[in-house]
Amino acid sequence: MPANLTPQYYQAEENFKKAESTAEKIAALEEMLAVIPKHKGTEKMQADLKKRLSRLREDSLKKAKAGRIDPFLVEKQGAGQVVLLGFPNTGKSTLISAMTRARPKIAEYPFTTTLPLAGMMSFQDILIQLVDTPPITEDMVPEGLTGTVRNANALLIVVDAGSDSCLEQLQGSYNYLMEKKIIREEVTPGTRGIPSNKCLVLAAKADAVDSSENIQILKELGPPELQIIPVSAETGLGLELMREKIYEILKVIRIYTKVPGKAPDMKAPFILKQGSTVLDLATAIHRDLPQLMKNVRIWGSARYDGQSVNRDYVLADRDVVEINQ
Ligand SMILES: Nc1nc2c(ncn2[C@@H]2O[C@H](COP(=O)(O)OP(=O)(O)OP(=O)(O)O)[C@@H](O)[C@H]2O)c(=O)[nH]1
Ligand SMILES: [Mg+2]
Repeated sequence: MPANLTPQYYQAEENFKKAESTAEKIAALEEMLAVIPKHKGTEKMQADLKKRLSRLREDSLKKAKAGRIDPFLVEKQGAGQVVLLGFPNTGKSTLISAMTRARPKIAEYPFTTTLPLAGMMSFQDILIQLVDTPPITEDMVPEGLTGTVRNANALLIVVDAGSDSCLEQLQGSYNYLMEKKIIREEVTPGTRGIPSNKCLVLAAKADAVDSSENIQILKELGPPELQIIPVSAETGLGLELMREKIYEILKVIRIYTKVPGKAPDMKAPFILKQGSTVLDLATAIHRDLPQLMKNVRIWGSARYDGQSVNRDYVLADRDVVEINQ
């Protein structure tokens, strides 16, 4: 039976051939498996892909256990992982230093950062992970970095608003993300990628002379789907707005749970994808809970406090949920 492979499959296969790191190879294989047409004619190929995938996963686990941890594989922590990416000397490390407790090396010369470094940024009652990365240029991307970027939940392209070449910096980073199919217009189920509404442009050093004109140029000539936020680690300009926007692009909701008759636990919310239902929450709390839960009551988005809802009720950010078993 013919396999009838699709262009998406060939593209994913191409990505696999080009992959440099194990993380990238795993990502490409996952995508091949996700987009391969599922019918009798591809059964053998599917089995083969699964075998290769599990071998690679085992390999990477073994390497990690042997202490050879890939520094480009940044373990996710907190409510989401947001990777900062950009040309040299644009101010990425300075922003990480201003927003988290991480202390990356900062210098006035380019190519200061050589490996990813994560820090936690607090936003209201949650922590969001920010990852500093070594710079890219039009003709150079550090080996392994694409895996780090592809794995993120959201992206921040950092450009130097004080530099005359900030539009080229934005175009260069954007082209890289599009070429590698990291940013996609639309991410359909089964395909990997970050939709453009989970990506922001940080126009850093917005305190610099000429930055206003440069930011105007970015707004007029940059990719129209990307929001541009002027920020300055030096003066603090835009940092609060940036914090809010970072939470916004993660597209998650915070859900607090309560035990019947008691006050809700407002300290450690469950973090779920926007659009999640009561059933998704129950599954996140415990594997067996969906079978056990009976009455569910909501405070927040419901019409009235304590309203009973069913399991496909779509939750909203900051809802309080009481699940009775
Ligand atoms: N005026 C001004 N200068 C800044 C600001 N942020 C960073 N800088 C300066 O810009 C230079 C580069 O900053 P870094 O944070 O090291 O830049 P980077 O993007 O991490 O650089 P690489 O690691 O080489 O990619 C340093 O001299 C910083 O002091 C800012 O908000 N305003
Ligand atoms: Mg740096």
